[in-house]
Amino acid sequence: MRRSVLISSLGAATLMLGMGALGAGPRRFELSPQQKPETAEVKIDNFSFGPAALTVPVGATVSWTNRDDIPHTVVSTDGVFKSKVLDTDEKFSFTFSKAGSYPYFCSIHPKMTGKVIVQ
Ligand SMILES: [Cu+2]
Repeated sequence: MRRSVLISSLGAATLMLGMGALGAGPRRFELSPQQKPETAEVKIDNFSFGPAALTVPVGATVSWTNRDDIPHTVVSTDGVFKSKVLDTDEKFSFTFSKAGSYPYFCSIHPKMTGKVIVQ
């Protein structure tokens, strides 16, 4: 009689512990992938954009840096963006929020062309 009471109370305790462990277990959080801002660099050097064609995801920021010892500009063919005249080591950035193809050129040297593809 005594023994069976002991066993059953132990059983109940074990059951409660088990339930407690389930309820108080570490919570599982659904980790969403970190939306880190995408960036890309285009170097302007020796009268050319490098890389001349660049593919980035929607929302990416592209920075152009003039590494040439001559001023250049970065001007979208479709008027989407336009930098001021960039002297040596000056930088221009633009964030692409829409997918598409963005050809651009240097307004001082129109033979300098490049393209950003946003997808
Ligand atoms: Cu130029």
